[in-house]
Amino acid sequence: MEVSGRPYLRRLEDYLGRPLPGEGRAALVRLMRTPAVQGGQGGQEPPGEELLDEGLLLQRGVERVELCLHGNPLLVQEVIQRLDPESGAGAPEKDLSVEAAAWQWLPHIESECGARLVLDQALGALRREALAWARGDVPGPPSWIDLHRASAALVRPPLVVLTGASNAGKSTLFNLLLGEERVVVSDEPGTTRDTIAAPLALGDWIVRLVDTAGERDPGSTGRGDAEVEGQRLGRELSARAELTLELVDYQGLSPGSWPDPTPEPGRRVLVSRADALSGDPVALDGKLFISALRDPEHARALVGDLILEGLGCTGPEAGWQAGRAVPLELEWAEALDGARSLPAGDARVQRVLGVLNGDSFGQGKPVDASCPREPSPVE
Ligand SMILES: Nc1nc2c(ncn2[C@@H]2O[C@H](COP(=O)(O)OP(=O)(O)O)[C@@H](O)[C@H]2O)c(=O)[nH]1
Ligand SMILES: [Mg+2]
Repeated sequence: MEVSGRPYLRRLEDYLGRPLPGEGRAALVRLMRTPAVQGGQGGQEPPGEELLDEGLLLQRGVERVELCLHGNPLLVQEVIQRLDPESGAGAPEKDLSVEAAAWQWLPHIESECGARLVLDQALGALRREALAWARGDVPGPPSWIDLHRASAALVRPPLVVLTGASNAGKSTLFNLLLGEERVVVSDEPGTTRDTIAAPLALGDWIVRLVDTAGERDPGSTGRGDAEVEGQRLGRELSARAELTLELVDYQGLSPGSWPDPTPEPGRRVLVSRADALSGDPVALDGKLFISALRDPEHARALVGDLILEGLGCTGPEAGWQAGRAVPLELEWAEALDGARSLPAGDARVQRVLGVLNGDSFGQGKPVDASCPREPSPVE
C-alpha cells in the first residue's frame, strides 16, 4: 500500500514507533497492536503488544512511502483504519458541500447502483429536495436518517461474517456463494486458520463476505498460534460486522431443537449440512436448513436472500431510485432531521443550506439560498 501526505506519514511514524527512513531509503518495520481493553474489565488487561505483521517500508519521496506487507486484505484495512480513523475507504473530508463530497466518493463506489445513487447526489438531488422541503414546498421524507440507513449498504459494502464451529461448513458456503474455490475445504477441523474476505455481489448490492476460523476447544490438538489468532480476529470482526451468519451443524442437533434463526438484530443462525432436510419444503419453511453439498442452488439462493434481509436491503426504501435524494453521511441525515424543529421557511432553509454546504452543519455563515453551488469535479 502507498501512504502519502504529511498528516498520514506522521501517523504512520507514530504507529511504527520510529521515524521514516528518508527519501530513497528502505527499512524493515513491525506492525504491532496494543490489545484492546475489553468493556467492563477496564484496566485489567495485561500490558504489552502483539505482532500483527512485518514488512518493508520504502520511502519513494519526501511525502510518499510504500508499505509492503504479508498480511491479508483485512490487515491492510486495519492499517488504513489506524492511519485514517475518521473515515472509511473513500469517505470524503468533513467540510465539503454534499455535492463535492459525492464527487469525491464516486470513484470508490463498488456497485453500479451505489455509483448511480452517489452520482444523483453529486448532481444535486439532495440539494433540490432538501431545499424544497425546507421551504415547505414538498413534505420530504418522514425520516432522513431512515433514508440514509436504507441506502448505506450501497455506498459502503457491509461486512458479513460467517461464524460457527469448526467443520460446520463455513468455507464450503463461502466458496459456493462466491462461485469459486477460494478457501480450502476439509473435514480436518481447523483447516481455515485465518480470516478471508471477498466482495460478494447480491443483485444490486455488494457485501464484504468473511470466512473465519471455526471455534474449537482450546485444548484441541494441533491448534497453533495462527489458528488462535484467526479465531480472535474472527470474533473481533463478527463484533463489528453489520451481519453475522452463524452456521450450526445439523449432525450435532437433536430433531426439533432447532436454533432460533433470528436471535438478535444483525445475527442470523442457519442449520448447515442438513442433507436429510434440505429438499423438504416443510422443513424449509423457516428458511433455516441448508445443504451446500446436496442442494447448492437452494443454499446459495436462501443465504443470499437471508443476507439481504438481515442487512435491511429488502424494504421499499432500500436500493436505488433515479434522482432520489439521499444523505450519504449519517451526520447530514441527523442534521436534516434536526432542522425539523424549525418552521418551514427562511429559518429552516438557512439551517439546511448550512448542512448542504458543509458549513459545520448549519453553525456557519448564512448562505444565499437562490444560488446553489455548482458541483466540483474530483480533484
Ligand atoms: N454432508 C455434507 N457435508 C458438508 C456440507 N457442507 C460442507 N460439508 C463438509 O464438511 C466438511 C467441513 O467443511 P468446511 O467448509 O471446511 O467447514 P468449516 O470448518 O466450517 O469451514 C468438509 O468435508 C465439507 O465437504 C453439506 O452440506 N453436507
Ligand atoms: Mg473453514
